Amino acid sequence: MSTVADLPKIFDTFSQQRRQSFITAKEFKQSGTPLVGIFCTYMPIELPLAAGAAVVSLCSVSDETIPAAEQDLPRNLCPLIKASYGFAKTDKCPYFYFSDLVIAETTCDGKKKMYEHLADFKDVWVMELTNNQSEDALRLWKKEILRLKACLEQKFGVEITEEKLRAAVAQRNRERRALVDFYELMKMDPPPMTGMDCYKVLNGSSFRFDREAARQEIVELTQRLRQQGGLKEKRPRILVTGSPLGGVYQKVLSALEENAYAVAFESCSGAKSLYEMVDEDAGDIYDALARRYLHIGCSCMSPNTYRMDLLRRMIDEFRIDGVVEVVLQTCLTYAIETRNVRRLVTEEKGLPYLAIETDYSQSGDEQIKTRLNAFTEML
Ligand code: BJ8
Repeated sequence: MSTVADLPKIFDTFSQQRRQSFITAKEFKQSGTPLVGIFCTYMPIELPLAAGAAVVSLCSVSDETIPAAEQDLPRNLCPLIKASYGFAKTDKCPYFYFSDLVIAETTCDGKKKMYEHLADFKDVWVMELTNNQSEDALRLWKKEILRLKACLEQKFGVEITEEKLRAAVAQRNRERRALVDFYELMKMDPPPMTGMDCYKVLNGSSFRFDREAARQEIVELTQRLRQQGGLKEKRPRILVTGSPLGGVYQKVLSALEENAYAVAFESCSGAKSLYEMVDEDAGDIYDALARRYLHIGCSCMSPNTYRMDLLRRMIDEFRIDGVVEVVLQTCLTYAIETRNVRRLVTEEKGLPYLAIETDYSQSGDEQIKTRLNAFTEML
């Protein structure tokens, strides 16, 4: 049994999970298990799981291959899109390399146009996602889910039975519940870990192929942290929202947590992808999947009321003192939506708000650090 002293090691193991699982991906391939690469929280991963595939996120988090990507894509494009394309093009990401199929969705313009280029050298399946969450949109999304089912069955020569799908839904719900329990530890004041450590676990857990073992580790870690109790020092409590943080979390959170704790993450990898379960008792499991996966508050939706509702709820439940919005450079939908978030935070909740724009490079880090320090010092 590990001790409390091991906790930093455990957090680091999660942060290195993405790299560590490169080997596992290769072994999976050698054993004949198909690998499906995905890009987005809207992707109903229960379907490839029910097809017997392993699923991995392809969103890249380093600027290493951006120059290669810029040979094919405009320079003034979001770093997440350029980095992901760059790693695919240069074969430097084992997950891309081993993926038998890449599943993408029509979310933001940059991503959906990049998928056209990606399809030149990878097998890409694009799901048509509308930019609203109406009942018509739901019908279309359910159709898209059924179209994906047929695609997976044909590609991998398997039948996705209702029984297999319901088992995958139940497993994925268990995983989400374990992550929500873990993540809600941050409601403690002071929290039992820093936001940096919390994020490492949330993000790293998505790169484990042995899903049940990963879930059990999260449950055990949650129990230990609950027993350990809160950190010693009380600090202002920050909610982080905006574009996905994977490529910038280290620089943002290390600056933010000099004087505060990042106790809540509304973005993808955080609450946006976790809080809602698929209704396991639904008579029509495809309908339940469609509802759950359309009900995600991304800025590609217009209007994006689910995001605003989730922000309200989290600000109250996590007893937030200030909100920091992180926007990846040229991410237009999140940048435009900062106005709505600022209003909600400052006018409706009466709290301080800061928006920062950044990319995957190291340049400009000092300026971001100064702004975040100034923001947290005044709380
Ligand atoms: S559900 S946030 S994972 S689309 S790629 S929108 S940063 S300009 S990633 Fe996303 Fe799905 Fe939404 Fe989440 Fe902006 Fe870049 Fe587009 Fe991005």
